[in-house]
Amino acid sequence: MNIIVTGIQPTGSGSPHMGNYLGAIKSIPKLIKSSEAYVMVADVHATTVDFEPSELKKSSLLTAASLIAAGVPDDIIFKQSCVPQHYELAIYLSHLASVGQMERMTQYKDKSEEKGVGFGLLSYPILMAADILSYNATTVPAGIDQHQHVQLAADLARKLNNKIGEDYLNIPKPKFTKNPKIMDILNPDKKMSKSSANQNGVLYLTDTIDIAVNKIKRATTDSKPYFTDGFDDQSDAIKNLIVIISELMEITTDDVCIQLQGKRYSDLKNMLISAYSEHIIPIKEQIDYMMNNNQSYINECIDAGSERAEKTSNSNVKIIRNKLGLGL
Ligand code: AQP
Repeated sequence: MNIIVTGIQPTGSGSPHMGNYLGAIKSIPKLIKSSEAYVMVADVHATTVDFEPSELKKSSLLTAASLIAAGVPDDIIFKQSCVPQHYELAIYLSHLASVGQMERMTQYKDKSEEKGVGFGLLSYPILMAADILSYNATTVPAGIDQHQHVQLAADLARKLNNKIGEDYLNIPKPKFTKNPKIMDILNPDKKMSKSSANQNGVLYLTDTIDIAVNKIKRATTDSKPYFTDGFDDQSDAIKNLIVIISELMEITTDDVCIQLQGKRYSDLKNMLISAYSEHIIPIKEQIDYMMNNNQSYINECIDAGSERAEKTSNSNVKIIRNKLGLGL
């Protein structure tokens, strides 16, 4: 049986951006057919960076609403902080990890030079491994930035199996989409990120059409007057815009290039605006509707989903606890 676990942090306002959507969320409804699946609002991970406690529940609600509006079945969504078994397994896993291994995590290396960085930045990949292994997951849909963390989860699963002397845990594998790294539309050498200093390069599912149009109009393009050539010959900035269009419209990048031959870069932007308004605005409207009129429904989904997740997680962690010689 395929067991799928994935998650998204309710950082920033809680709204996913185009990278989260195209790199992970959009693929979930298709992937989970005939699998057991758990989709987590990773609110505890969101506390590893600066956060506002009075805002966190609201941003978590917005993330859950976005998942539902994007087509994730409402009964598989849960909140990480409602399933404390993850923390218990994280402790056991942390005793199997080495300090050197944790310090080699790219995200830690990238951010650890910033002043006042918290211990959570070093330890959170272990909690992420526990998020995955407490469901005995086989498959983790994620963007490419999470590859190393899924590999850590696989390594810790092997170490735990080794310790208990049997292959109890599945070795989880990441599942990437065709385009697992969407870049910032202003700074195409940087991954699109909620924490980006300049938010004009980040397209959110909750952006109004006016805001999205404004951001798209400012997007970095090319100095050439007209669009020529195929996908492989384009600059990174143009490739990124083409990828977003092709993913939204579900056509190939070659098809996008064919449609744009001899046209201006403003036509490329107009094509993105029209794809955005056709495919993202209906999602935004659903999110707005739920957040304005039906928060109790979102809360009920999170409640029921978390109860279901806790049941599975509890039974797995109990087995692992016993196999480690702990408990009664
Ligand atoms: N730019 C991206 N392209 C493709 N996939 C992406 N993901 C994130 N950014 C991109 C994937 O989205 C899922 C949820 O990500 P997350 O919110 O849990 O954390 P993140 O990867 O740290 O995302 P951000 O936007 O960069 O958040 P901040 O700035 O708060 O750290 C994951 O599967 C991720 O790979």
